[in-house]
Amino acid sequence: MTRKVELVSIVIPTLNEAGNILEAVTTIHEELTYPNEIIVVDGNSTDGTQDIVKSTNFCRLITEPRRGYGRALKTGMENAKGNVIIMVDGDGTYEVKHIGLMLDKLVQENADLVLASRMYDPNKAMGFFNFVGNKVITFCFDFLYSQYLSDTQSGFRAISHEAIDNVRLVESDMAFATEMLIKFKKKNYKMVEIKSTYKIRKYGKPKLQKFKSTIEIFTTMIKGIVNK
Ligand SMILES: Nc1nc2c(ncn2[C@@H]2O[C@H](COP(=O)(O)OP(=O)(O)OP(=O)(O)O)[C@@H](O)[C@H]2O)c(=O)[nH]1
Ligand SMILES: [Mg+2]
Repeated sequence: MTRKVELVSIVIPTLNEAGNILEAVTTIHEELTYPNEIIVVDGNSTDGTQDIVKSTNFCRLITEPRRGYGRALKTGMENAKGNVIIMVDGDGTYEVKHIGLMLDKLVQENADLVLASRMYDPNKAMGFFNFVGNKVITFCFDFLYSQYLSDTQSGFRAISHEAIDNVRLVESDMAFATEMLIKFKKKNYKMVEIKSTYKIRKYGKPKLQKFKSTIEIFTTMIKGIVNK
């Protein structure tokens, strides 16, 4: 449960996001009214992402040479000082202006996790295959774990630091996001959503392999059921 936002740590994994990262961190820095720290966890990008992050005077840069989206988020969270953590991609696809709404919701609902759901996006910016894949995964997750979430694959979340410290997350790639929801559910942590939007990636390529990730996500969901 989260009663008050004292300090919010925004954790952003990046791998070659030179075209996107400055706008993402600048928007967060300018819009966020809560006390905050912005932590960029970079996987040794070769396109100058690190120089861009260093050129701002408001980001903490951590280099995480081990590969993996989940690995990078875990490292960032281990270094976070805030009582609330925001995780969000550095590719400019999420509506980071909604961070304030998410924090308000976390406190109002006394929740442990708030997801920014992209399923209500009026522009339907998410690609067809991502949309359908997400729907199928979310349907299975809700059915298996008795939840009513609409976007389990959203990588934009506000999370109680205490809650995340109480679960052991081992998935190093995209399944990290699903594993988090499963382990929160098992602890009976409160998970809610806000309606958010989505934008198409302006620069660079997706780093996550969709097919491999989908297999890992289903394996994680089954493991969660088998290992009570
Ligand atoms: N540090 C680190 N960051 C990573 C790694 N893999 C992906 N990322 C970052 O994690 C975030 C999510 O990866 P994306 O490539 O956007 O994956 P996606 O959201 O499935 O792809 P899009 O649909 O193109 O947005 C981005 O900010 C990436 O730069 C990694 O191995 N290490
Ligand atoms: Mg992305």
